[in-house]
Amino acid sequence: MSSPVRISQKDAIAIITIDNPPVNAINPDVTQSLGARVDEAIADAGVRAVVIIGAGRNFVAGYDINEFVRIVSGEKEIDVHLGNVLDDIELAPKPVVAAMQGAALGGGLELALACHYRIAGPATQLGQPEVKLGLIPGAGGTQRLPRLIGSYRAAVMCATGAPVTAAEALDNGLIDEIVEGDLLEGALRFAAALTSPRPTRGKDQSLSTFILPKLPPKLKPLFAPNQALAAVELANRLPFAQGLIEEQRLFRECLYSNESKALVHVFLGEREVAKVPGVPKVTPEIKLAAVIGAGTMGRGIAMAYANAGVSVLLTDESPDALERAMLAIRAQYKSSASKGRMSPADANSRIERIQKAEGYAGMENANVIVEAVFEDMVLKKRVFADIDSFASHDAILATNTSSLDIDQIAAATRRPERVIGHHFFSPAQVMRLLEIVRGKATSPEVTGASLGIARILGKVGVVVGNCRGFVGNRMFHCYRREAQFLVEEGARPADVDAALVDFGMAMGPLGVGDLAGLDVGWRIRKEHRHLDDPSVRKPLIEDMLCEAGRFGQKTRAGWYRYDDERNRIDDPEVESIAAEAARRAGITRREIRADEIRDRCLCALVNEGCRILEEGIAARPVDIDMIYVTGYGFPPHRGGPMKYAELAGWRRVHDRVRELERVHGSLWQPASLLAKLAAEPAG
Ligand code: 3H9
Repeated sequence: MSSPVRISQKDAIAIITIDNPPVNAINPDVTQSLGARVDEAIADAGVRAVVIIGAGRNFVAGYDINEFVRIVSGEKEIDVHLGNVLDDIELAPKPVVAAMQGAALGGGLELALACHYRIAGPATQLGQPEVKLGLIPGAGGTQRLPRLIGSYRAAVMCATGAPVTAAEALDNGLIDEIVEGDLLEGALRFAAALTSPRPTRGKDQSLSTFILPKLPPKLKPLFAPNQALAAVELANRLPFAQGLIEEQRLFRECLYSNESKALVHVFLGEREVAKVPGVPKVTPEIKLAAVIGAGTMGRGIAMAYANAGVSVLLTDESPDALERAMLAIRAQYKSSASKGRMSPADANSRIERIQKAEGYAGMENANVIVEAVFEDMVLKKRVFADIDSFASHDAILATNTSSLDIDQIAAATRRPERVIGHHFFSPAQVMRLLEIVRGKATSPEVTGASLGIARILGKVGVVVGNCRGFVGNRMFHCYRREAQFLVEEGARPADVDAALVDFGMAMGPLGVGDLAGLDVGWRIRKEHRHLDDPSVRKPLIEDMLCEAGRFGQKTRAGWYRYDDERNRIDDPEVESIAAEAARRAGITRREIRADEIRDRCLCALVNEGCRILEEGIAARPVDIDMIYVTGYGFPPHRGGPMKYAELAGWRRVHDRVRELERVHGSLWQPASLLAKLAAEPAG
């Protein structure tokens, strides 16, 4: 096997190249061969200076994240050798230059910090993103960085994980030069002018006057950012060698934390969901997208494509609705430009990319056609029959339905194998999730191309099967059901939402309902009422809110009241409605604690998630987790509902579900997969 680190020489300069595709991540092999090459260069009397560079687009994207999974599972030990190699570089008697391009992140930046000089290409991103994995820099970053750029800046980088650009790095002393043009040539020129190594980290700092940044509210409750601050603070209190020992201690505490296990799962999971067994990797050529239906979703989908540089034709049955949509799109882009989120020129080119179509004119050239009309099967079937009559033979025919049967829609065409669900989440130009729903006839190639489209749009595409609500909404239904029951049983809406926001959800389930509008679900429930099983408890309260004209934010009243600025106000009327709902359901209301609220809502998610896995609607737990993290505001540091259950302990979740079943009946029957997982020995 070839070594991941090679050495060559030009004039009297040794070039050590780290070549470990795809991103030159460090692992024990890289550490070992880097150490050997550094020793060689130091021992070679013909070498005056050393350049360390990465092969390909990146310098080094950090330590190999997969290794952390192996270490935490007990399969491997922590690579303690890396610290020694970095010390050897720092103490080398010849100048060592890090020449960086692309990503110089995590362990990659720590390697550069041990070098005597650092230079970078103009587009280099330099950062300590470990906190995004629930970690802190573990190879000296928290000790070397403050000594180089000052405690405050170092603490910001280590505790927020935000990278700096090459220009910022030059400004704050992190790098010595920006190299325009060929990086290796620049590095050789830079190294040739050096005569001696330079002490990399100055003196240990004096300790009384340093300020650390305050963590932003979102990071405050998290473990790793606080550990990062503590480590940087220690750099000011302790001599370097002792600081390194403390950094290791803090790093290891992070490594074994549930926060890190969850965040590493999310990093790897976002990439894993794109690899679906039996589905080929396809990179489709999407020059033109057609969007049918110019309501909120259709507009957002058109903007998502335009943002990715794809031309779009947008149409609607109603010329007025189409005109309104075009105006709204224009206004949104102009507003983004005025807020400085994009340049006016960029906003204009995005606006120009979206053209309105008369009827379906021009759509025969589209590579993908997305239907986003009302949720009405008869209408959708008619639209798909139309699409079938004009679409090119290799176009992808996508429906944005959030609940209807893909197979029935596909049956309206003569090519069901090309029909697939592209379930975008509102606002479609912002939300990262694309639920890709395969029908029974959908071809693997169309599924692969849909994953390719998600990549083009910068979204996380997750492939799921066809059932009512698919994965995300089917589970969300159970979660919101419990939230409503809890209010009927005595909790205040604000308590329900607060318990879940405290857990880390972006919004509480009732606040989400008010935002989305309560009337849509109410109409659907009324239509399907004849199918209800009278022996199964159903929430009554949301129907009662709607009967009182409380449709959510749009009517300024729903679970809460809203003022003109849409600030939420608790409303005693909701209490009376809840009391009446309890009376009708024969329930005696009681005090309900936050932990019960959290357990019931989350266990409902997990139990339904297990059923979805049993039925094969989701192929893997990670698919469910990425749907929830990227589309439903589930906190990444909890890993998604299934990872959360795994970390909490399947047995504990199962026992709680059994308890709930005893009190609340058959809705809480544990899924057989949950029972099976609970019976397995804890890993
Ligand atoms: C650390 O360094 C700890 C230290 O303090 C030392 C402790 C002792 N490891 O994102 P992409 C893979 S913690 C393993 O799709 P892009 C990735 O999974 C680490 N694999 O491409 C994917 O694999 P696949 C701190 C990694 O161009 C492929 O590379 N560093 C790693 O959009 C392409 O990735 C970070 O947190 C890794 N470190 O973005 C940086 N990085 O093809 C994390 C990437 O099989 N990485 N892969 O799906 C990134 O931010 C982005 O990947 C990067 C490239 C910007 C580098």
